[in-house]
Amino acid sequence: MKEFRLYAITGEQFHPGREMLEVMEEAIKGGVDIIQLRDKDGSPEEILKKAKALRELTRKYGVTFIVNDYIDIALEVDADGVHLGQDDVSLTEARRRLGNKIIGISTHAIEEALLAEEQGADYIGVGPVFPTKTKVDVVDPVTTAYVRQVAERIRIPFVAIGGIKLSNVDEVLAAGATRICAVSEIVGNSDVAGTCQAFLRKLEGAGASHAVDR
Ligand code: 3NM
Repeated sequence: MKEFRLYAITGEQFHPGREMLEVMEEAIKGGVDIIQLRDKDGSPEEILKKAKALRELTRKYGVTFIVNDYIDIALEVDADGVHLGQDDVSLTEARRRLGNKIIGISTHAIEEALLAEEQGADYIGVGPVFPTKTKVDVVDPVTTAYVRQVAERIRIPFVAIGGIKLSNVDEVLAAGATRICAVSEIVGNSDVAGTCQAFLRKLEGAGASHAVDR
């Protein structure tokens, strides 16, 4: 998959009164490399509509587009891939349906990370590093200790997630993360692009590279 550093996920509850597309376009202008449509409440029809619009937007800017949970929708809109949780369909089944599209998997412990790597995930999520209210059913914070473990033992790309803010991202980078994902800190900010730029400056300061395809 194309290399990435800053990953933004939709979170419409954090920007009441603002259009999701407008917020995500600002994030792209601020420098995010990859966007995920995550909508736990909408009907499949509503999510399909949003996925089509985000596909168009991300294609215009050359940004990677991932759909959370819905393999059918990802295929229908020709997204670049899907992101799945531990309780979703198996990676083998997802791979069968998605061919060489990107598959990302949320992991919360090193055993899950090793298994996802072995089964051919393209990247893994590593979190929640800090407490978060954005994901309701998630495990207790894994802390930067888990980030450190993954940085040492996992070879596929990994992205740290969960409660990451400009104020604590330095700790995550110090633990070995070179890719960061945030929801509320990005889309809930009055200056979305500025927040992304500030994250990127932190990533660059920590020496995260922006290489091309692996
Ligand atoms: N996945 P915020 S934590 C979508 O640990 C998601 O797998 C997580 O939102 C995981 O940046 C999370 O607002 C929510 O804390 C991240």
